Amino acid sequence: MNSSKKEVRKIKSCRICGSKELIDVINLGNQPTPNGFLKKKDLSKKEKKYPLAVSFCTNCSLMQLKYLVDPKIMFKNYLYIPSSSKTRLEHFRNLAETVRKLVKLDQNSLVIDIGSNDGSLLLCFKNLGTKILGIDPAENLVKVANLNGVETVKGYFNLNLSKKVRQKYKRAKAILATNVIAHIQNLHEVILGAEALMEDDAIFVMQFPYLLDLIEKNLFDTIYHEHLSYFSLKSLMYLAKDSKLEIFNIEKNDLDGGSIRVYWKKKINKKQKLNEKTIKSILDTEEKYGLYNKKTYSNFAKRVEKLKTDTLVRLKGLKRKKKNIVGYGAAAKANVLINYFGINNRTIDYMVDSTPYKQGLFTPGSHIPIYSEDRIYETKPDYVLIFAWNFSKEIIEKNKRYQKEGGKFILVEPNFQLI
Ligand code: JHZ
Repeated sequence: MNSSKKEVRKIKSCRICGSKELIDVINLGNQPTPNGFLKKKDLSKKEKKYPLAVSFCTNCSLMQLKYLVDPKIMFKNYLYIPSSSKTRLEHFRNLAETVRKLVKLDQNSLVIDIGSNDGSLLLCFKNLGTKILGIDPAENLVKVANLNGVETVKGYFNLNLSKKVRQKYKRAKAILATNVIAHIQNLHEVILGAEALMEDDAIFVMQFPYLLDLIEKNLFDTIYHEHLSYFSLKSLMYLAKDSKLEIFNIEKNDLDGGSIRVYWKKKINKKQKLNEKTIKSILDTEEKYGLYNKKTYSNFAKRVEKLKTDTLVRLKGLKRKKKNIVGYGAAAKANVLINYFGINNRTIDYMVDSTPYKQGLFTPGSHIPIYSEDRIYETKPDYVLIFAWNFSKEIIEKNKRYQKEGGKFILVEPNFQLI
C-alpha cells in the first residue's frame, strides 16, 4: 500500500540554504519506515510504504531526503534504544567527560539532551553530579526515561518548546544532540531554540554520521525516512551564517561508520577557543574529495547498485549450496538494505537483536522474525550476516565461540566479505 499525500510530501527547496538547485542522488524505492517493526497479528495487513530517495543541494552541499514522512508516524512509539550497545554507551561516557571538562560542570549546571531516548546519555552526566533534563517525542521512551530517573519532557524540539523549558527549568550549561539533528525538519529553529536555552558561556554539541564517510564507504543503508539531512561541514557553515551561534570546533570519530561532533557556542562567548585550523582543514578535505561535485554522487549511486548485484549473487550462491544464513542486529539500516536489495525471509531465516523491545517482532517489509542473540547457539547457522556493521567489532568479539565452532560472519559494506 502506498502512502497518502498527507503522510508524505516532496521537498521543494534545500532546508538549510533555500536553494532550489537540487539534483537526484539515489532512489531506494518505496519502503516501510525502518523502525516500523511488526507484531505477528499485523503480518497479513497491507504495510504502508513511502518513497525513499535523496537529493543533493548544489549550493550548500546538504544531501537530503527528497520525500518527507510525517514524524508522528515514525517517532510516537520508537523501538530503537542506544543502550543496546556497549560501544555506544562507552562513547556516551567519554562524551560526558569531554563536556564536563570543557564547560566545568558542577552540581548546579543543567545539561539538556535533545532526542534523549531512554536517557542513557543523560545518566552519564547524572553520574558526574550535574542536573539533567531530557526532551524526546516518543511516548514509550519518555515513560522509560522517567522510570530510569531521567526527567524528560515529551515533545519535538523547536523554539517554542525551548522557551517553555527555559521558563519551567532554567538555561543550560550544555545542550547535546547526538544522532537527532538529521531527524529534524526545521534546522534554523534548532539553532534558535538552542540559543534561547543556553547560558552565555554554554556549549551546544551535535553529533551525527558524516556525509563524507557515507559516500566514501558506500553506507547507503543509513539513508532512511528518519534521516532528513546528511551533513557536510560546508552545509553546517551555511546553517551557522546569520545566527548568534558559531561553530568553534569539530572532532571526527569512528562511531556509526564515521561521525562528526560539532561544538557550538554563542558568538559573545570568548571563553572557548575558535579552532579555525581544524575547521579549514576539514573544509579543504571535503573540497579535495569532491564532496561538492555532482559526479561524486552519481558514482556513489553506481557503486551502490553494483554492491546490490554482487551481494545478491553471493547470497544466492550460498543458498544454492543449502547454507543457512541469519541476520545480526535488526537495526533501522538493516531494513533499508534488506528492502532495497529485495532480500526476504527465504534468504535470512531470522534476525537476532539485543533490544528487548524488538524481540518477538518481525522486520518491516521482509517479515523476518527477531529473536534474542542466544538463538544463534541453538540453531548454529552456517553464516551470520552482520547488519549492524557499525558494531561488527563488538558483535564478533562477543561471539568468538560461534566462529570457533565453524560459523562465518558476512559483512556487506563497503564490499561483500566473509570473516
Ligand atoms: P544502531 C538508529 O539506527 C536510529 P540503527 C537512529 N535514527 C539513528 O540515527 C541511528 O540509530 C544512530 C543491535 N545490536 O545503533 C541493537 C545487537 O543485537 O546501529 C540495535 O537494534 N547486538 C536514531 O537502528 C542494532 O543492533 C549487539 O551486540 O541503524 C544496532 O542499531 C549490538 C552492539 C547491537 O542503530
